Amino acid sequence: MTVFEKIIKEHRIEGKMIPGEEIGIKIDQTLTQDATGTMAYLEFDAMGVRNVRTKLSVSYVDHNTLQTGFENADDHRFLQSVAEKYGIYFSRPGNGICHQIHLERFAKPGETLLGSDSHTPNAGAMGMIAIGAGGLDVAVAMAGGPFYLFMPEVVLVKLKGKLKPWVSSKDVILELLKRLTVKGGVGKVFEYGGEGIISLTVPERATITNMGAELGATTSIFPSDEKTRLYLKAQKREKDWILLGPDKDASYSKIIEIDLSELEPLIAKPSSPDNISSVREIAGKPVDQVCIGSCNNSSYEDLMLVASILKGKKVHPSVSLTISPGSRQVLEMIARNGVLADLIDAGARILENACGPCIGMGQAPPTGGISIRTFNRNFPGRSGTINDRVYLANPAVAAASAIAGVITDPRELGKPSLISIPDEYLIDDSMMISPAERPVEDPTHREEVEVIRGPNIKPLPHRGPLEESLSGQILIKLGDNITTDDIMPAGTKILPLRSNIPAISEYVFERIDHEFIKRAKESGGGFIIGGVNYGQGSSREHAALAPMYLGIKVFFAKSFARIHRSNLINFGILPLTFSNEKDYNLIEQGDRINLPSVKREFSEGSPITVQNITKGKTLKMVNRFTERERKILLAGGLLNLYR
Ligand code: MIC
Ligand code: SF4
Repeated sequence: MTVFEKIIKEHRIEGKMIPGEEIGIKIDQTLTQDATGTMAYLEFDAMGVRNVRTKLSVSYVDHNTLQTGFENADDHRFLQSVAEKYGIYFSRPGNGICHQIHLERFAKPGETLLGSDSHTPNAGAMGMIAIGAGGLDVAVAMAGGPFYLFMPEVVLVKLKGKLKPWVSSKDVILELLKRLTVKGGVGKVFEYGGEGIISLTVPERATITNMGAELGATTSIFPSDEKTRLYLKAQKREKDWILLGPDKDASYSKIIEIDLSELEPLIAKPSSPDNISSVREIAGKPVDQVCIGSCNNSSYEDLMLVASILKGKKVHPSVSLTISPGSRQVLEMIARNGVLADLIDAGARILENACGPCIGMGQAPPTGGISIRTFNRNFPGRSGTINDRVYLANPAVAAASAIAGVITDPRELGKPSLISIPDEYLIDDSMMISPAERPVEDPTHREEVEVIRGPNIKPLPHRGPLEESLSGQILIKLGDNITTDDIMPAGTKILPLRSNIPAISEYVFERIDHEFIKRAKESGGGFIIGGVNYGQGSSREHAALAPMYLGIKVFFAKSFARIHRSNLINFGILPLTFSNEKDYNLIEQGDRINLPSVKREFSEGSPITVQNITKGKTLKMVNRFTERERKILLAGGLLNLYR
């Protein structure tokens, strides 16, 4: 068996371990962050469970920390009170980015983690199955229920050799994105192996598994080996270590070989993580902004490397350089060893150790300006600037470009300084409020804890059972690879509304089509058409909930991204795929359509009839759902079923 299969076998509750079959697995750990967490806990609260039933659940605050109004602060207080009530760890704002902290303090080889954030596979670097999901799936896992997924194929990424100086693990995942594209990982798990893995540290591995999300993969995983033990030891958690590798005769659906020694610094050009070229090819382009940070590249080792490049130099006068450390551990360590002073001396703008610019919370680049970021996503407009030109690269490329003022291949800098891996990280968990520290282990105390809801925290909308028939207008027709950032943008204006569906729904498709909301409201709902991989990217349930609030009950697409499809189903919205991709051309925006027997056909499992009244054509949509999904959809969503 592969590492992935070994962990699945230990956690399987339902279903067969055959690729494509639905399986239910036991979840050991969950994580939420504030931007998806408020919904997840409102959902958990609605389930009427008295406390979490996982081994460990953590609520992080890292996305909405700007606090331009009362909304974010109210959310934080709500999350803290929920954590206290239900026995959840609470990572206070200021502690850092969920994935970085989870790796440092909680990730455990052999266990399962479900997180309401698409980059949860970051923890796959630790030899655990770590999967991103919608908040409702995480809420169910917190309540002790299984997590359902389609058993993925396991692909082996066989690494050999060693990275050359200035080439980093970021280039490994960029190379895979170049080869496979943003939909190349759909239905797959990427398991890393081969003799090359031993040269990669756990934080380096995490950069790879984290950005596996951009391949559309279910998750990515490394074995747990000596490097894992050393990392856990340095985090004073050696007791969490187990040796976990694949069997000698493990079989994989496919093997992809990467010779680390042949890689060079790569860069993802605007505006998709798979639009890759070598840094060398585009070197010399003027740079306006450089942002170092995000859960992808903000570890202690990353910032030490950046500092070694910046030390004694000055940031180019036309560049604004920002640095957001991944966690309080990272920030405090570089503060204590003096490296923070080198960064400040070079002219870096030190930002809070949070998601910050990665989710458009400040640092929107100037008009037409080039921004080089060490992040994982450069979807159009995500930075906060329309028509932005965001490039993704490794921290050395970012730092070298910040000094030169142009895109720079760090190999021009000569020999890199040696960055030593700490034998011991600085451990201080005082910003992580543990359930055990409070008297809440006493259930009577817990019952007394009042969940504090600010005025921006609105009740969850939900829809009634599936109607017999549906009709309406096609409100918008979109192309391939539409992201959840396109559907429900984030950023300083919209992110504070994550706990208020009526308010946030005013911004659906804001960046793509200003008139969408008007049309949706005038026609009291309707239908949406997407191309391939509709809903890729973030796990935000708002991309399902807000359109539902506007009256959209069915989505048509050539295919749906995994997390978004589950989110739609969880809220009783039908994700229907075309039986023939060419049928996509038979419906246009503005057409009036009719689904005359949707409920009957859906219940029977027969193809769903769609009549295009405007064009006088009829087509049949695929009706492929598991029995479990069918029940949820007929009930109008998972919460209705629970109730
Ligand atoms: C992202 O990177 O897009 C986010 C913001 O972390 C999202 C979660 C969210 O939308 O709140 C994700 O990756 O799931
Ligand atoms: Fe935060 Fe960016 Fe990581 Fe998402 S990708 S969790 S926004 S740092």
